[in-house]
Amino acid sequence: GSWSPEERFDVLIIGAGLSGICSLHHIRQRFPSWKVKVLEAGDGVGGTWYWNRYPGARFDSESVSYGFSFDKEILDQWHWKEAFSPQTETLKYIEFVCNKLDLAKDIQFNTRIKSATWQDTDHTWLFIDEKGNRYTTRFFVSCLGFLSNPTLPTIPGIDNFRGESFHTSRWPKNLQTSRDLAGKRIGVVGTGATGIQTITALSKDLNIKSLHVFQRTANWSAPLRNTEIAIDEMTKYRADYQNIFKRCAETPMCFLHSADPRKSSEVSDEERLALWDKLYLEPGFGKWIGAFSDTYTDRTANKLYSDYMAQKIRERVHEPEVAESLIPKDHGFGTRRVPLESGYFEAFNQSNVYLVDLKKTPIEKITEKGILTSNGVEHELDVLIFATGFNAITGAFEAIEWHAKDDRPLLGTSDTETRAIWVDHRPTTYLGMTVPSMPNMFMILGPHQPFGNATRSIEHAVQVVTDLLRHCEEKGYTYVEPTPEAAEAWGEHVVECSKGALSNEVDSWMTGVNKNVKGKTVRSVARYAGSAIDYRRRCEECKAAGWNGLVFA
Ligand code: NA7
Repeated sequence: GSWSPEERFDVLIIGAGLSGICSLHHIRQRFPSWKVKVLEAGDGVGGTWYWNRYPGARFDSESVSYGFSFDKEILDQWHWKEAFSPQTETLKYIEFVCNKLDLAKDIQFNTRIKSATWQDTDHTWLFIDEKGNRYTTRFFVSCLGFLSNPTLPTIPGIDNFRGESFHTSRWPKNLQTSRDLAGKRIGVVGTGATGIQTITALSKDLNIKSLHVFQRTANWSAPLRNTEIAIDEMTKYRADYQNIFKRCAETPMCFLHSADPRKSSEVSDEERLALWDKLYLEPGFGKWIGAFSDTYTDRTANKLYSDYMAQKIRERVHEPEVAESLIPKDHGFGTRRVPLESGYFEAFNQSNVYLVDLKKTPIEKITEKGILTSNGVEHELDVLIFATGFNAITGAFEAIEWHAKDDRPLLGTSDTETRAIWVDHRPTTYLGMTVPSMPNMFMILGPHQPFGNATRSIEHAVQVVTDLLRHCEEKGYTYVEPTPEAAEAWGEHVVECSKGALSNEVDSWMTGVNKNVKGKTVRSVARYAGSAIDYRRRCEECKAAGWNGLVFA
């Protein structure tokens, strides 16, 4: 609407999820005279929590450990209603934060950036949105999210389906209620964290006619054990917030859980079982992260724990053949991100829920009526849901056409675009925040950053980026870029950190594999798998050494 053909900014922030709103608040606070704006594709704030409105969407980290820690008033006033907040509440929380901090006035919605061009003559970036509006900025902060670019499967016939079909992160408004879904024959493709939440929620909907689950790779999953948070309980949490955030800062993934320091091999069978039983009965990620310290590096230790978890599945699923299909055979427990569930396995005991094991009967094609599998069965459906995940980490950048320094593209595949900065989705970064040939660009939750409890990582990254901006302002620098040497050394460190982890031997979005995306068939290291404590220390050291590894002008 009212935007001039080329508005000039000091900082542009792309994306109004948790990263974007945290960046906006802190940059505005530290640089009150600067012109700062967030550009957001959606028509509301929230990012992940704005887009992912599928039934059952919630987080698996404790609500009280997930909120922003920097504003006492927000902490004092917000009441988390459940131990693990559902999407609807989390979105309300984010809107509450935006109101409290008066952020909306500096966020421009319905603005999808199409291209970004580095202009070396005056050290600015030029952005052009889908409508052709132009924006120039001295600095920009990428808050694009690491699971924000949804991917659909490349199954033949996908466009032929006559019913409704959609990706879980684009859930249609007309199918929100139980009444909308009444009598429907529903199919879900994909059994990651999203699929498991969606399937469980749909199975509990007594109105639906049937639910077919199309499972390619069985996923380990274990109980979430969510509960409501009563008012007096919330009061206790509030009084304890300092300790909660301190504890998060002391654990490798910033959750309220950390590994049991003992090794599986050091303890007796009874002691082992005692810890496992305790973890299984507790709420949250403890059963993944709190296991014995060698569980995800030692094959024997991992096998023991996997066998324990497999037994739990057998106890919960009535049909032995279905249980065996639901037990992963190709990867050990916890070597992928463990989705937490609230009755997932019991869903398969219902007479209207069917597991289609694609290892036994692969999908041949999608037809007008549903899905045809290799045994000649056409599974007829009214609604076909793709819980097929995201072009993760580097993928969010793919939606924008980049002209970096010397007109280099950011992303490209080795067969066509060898000048790309990131070839075949292999990122080069320095500290996961800056990229060679991408001057004046800073990333929040970008590649090579620790993810874990996302909000904790976001707050830290925003702190580092604002410190770096302060340094530029104080010295009058208009240009900052990491040296190729620093980026190479950082890349080596990131690879080093992930060595020895069993998760490296497994395909998942965490190891950079998504068979639905060109150039993502080979594993790569795109996330910082080391400890967040170590990561923060390295950022500190860089700053203390006068921001070594970066060149300024
Ligand atoms: P994920 O974890 O990447 O899961 C995607 C699922 O979709 C997974 O089960 C895939 O099977 C399946 N998939 C993808 N393509 C196909 C095709 N073509 N046919 C059958 N099945 C397919 O994404 P989520 O959204 O669940 O979770 C992402 C993260 O969000 C999660 O880890 C949390 O951190 C929050 P595959 O395993 O590849 O055989």
